[in-house]
Amino acid sequence: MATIILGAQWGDEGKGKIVDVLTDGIQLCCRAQGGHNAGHTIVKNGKTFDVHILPSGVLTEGCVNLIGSGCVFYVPGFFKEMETVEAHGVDLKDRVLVSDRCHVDLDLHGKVDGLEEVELGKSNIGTTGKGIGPTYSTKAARSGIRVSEIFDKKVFDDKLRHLANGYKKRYGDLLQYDPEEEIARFDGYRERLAPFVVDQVPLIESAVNGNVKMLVEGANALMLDIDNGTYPFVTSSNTGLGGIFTGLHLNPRKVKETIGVVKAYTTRVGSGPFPTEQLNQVGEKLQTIGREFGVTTGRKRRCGWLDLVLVKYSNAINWYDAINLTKLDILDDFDEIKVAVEYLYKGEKLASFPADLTKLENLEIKYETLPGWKSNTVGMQKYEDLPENARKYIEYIEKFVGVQIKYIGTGPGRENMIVRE
Ligand code: 2SA
Ligand code: GDP
Ligand code: MG
Repeated sequence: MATIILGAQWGDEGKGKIVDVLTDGIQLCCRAQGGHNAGHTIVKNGKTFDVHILPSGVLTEGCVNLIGSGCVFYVPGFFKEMETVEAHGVDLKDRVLVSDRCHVDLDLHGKVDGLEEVELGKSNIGTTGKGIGPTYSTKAARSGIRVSEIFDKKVFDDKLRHLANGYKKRYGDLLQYDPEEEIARFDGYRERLAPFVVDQVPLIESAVNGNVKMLVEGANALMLDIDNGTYPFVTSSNTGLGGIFTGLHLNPRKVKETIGVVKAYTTRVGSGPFPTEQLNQVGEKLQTIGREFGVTTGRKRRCGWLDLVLVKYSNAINWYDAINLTKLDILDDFDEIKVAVEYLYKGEKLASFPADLTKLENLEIKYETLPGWKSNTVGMQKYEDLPENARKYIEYIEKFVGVQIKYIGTGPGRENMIVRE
């Protein structure tokens, strides 16, 4: 049986933490999409770990971790992350696997990512610069290189030169890239990489048939989904429920639970619409108390009130069985807390989160104001111990979205969590 964890907003909701909490007893932890653009923070025994391409189950003893076929895979980043985690005394031997169907994110793709952003100028996406968009683009254009092809030197070298030639025609000297240098680097990776590479299909098939306990970690989040997010200000994979099935080919009848991770307010890193953004003291306060900085790039995250129109939309796509509300403790010091409950465009109420950017940029937002609780909830583990207004806040969200809030985060540590049965 599999539990699926998905980000419900624009990412950084705290997926890494819940994955870590729930991996006790889990035999296989998988990533299905995205690449090393993701940044998942896990605080364990007072130590902070940031993982980017490695699944967050790496810190759980005995748990095998799979980077699934739908991911894009940057080899040097993978080695570096493995080294960092191992340097903390974590034994990763035989515990990390990479699907041979993943597409290879090359340094070439990273360069192109940067050039595309420059070309977009003021309307850039605000990508992480990790080559994610270009790698998924070459995949869709059928000129990409898969992990299995790394091991056929001639195929790999020819394809890489072909790709580089294409981009050279497009960008000329701006590209500043020598394919032979990257080819030489891969000559050095081949042998070291080989033991990690697997054919994922029989692996997942036997895991599903053998009732292996699986946990699937979504990267990025629904509003960054290439089809359902705020296009074009999105990442280049399907970050919603659909991406889990293309990236991992799970049996949908063997999904135990899909958990949506919702931050108690909203953040976004990168450009694009953000209806409840607070470009004022409220936003600054959330950013400071919440320590809202990108885990991969260190960028300041934009902050605003919780948007329930968005969370409801997210649930309509991902069908959450339960919600993990995170960072409740960050709201401890607010006199009042607002939540967006309705969008109006040209005076008319919208039925749902709209596709159209023009609408999104010209919305009138109706907020509900709830009283704050002005007391410390950090580290609380029992629902009854929460101040009454915090419980009212949680129950308001639950009722609005129509999904049970089963887990409540009250701090970054794995023990700072309320679990409601
Ligand atoms: P990309 O690099 O092509 O995937 O960027 C496209 C958009 O997707 C956003 N994006 C993210 N948003 C939140 N968190 C992400 N991971 C890091 C983190 C981000 C960081 O955990 O903090 O460190 O800046 C992530 N990855 C991609 C990105 O901002 C673009 O809007
Ligand atoms: P992810 O990308 O969804 O895994 O989230 P990130 O790791 O990028 O960002 C979430 C941040 O919030 C991390 O620094 C976590 O340590 C922290 N965090 C997670 N849950 C909580 C919580 O309930 N309270 C507090 N204060 N911090 C939390
Ligand atoms: Mg993150």
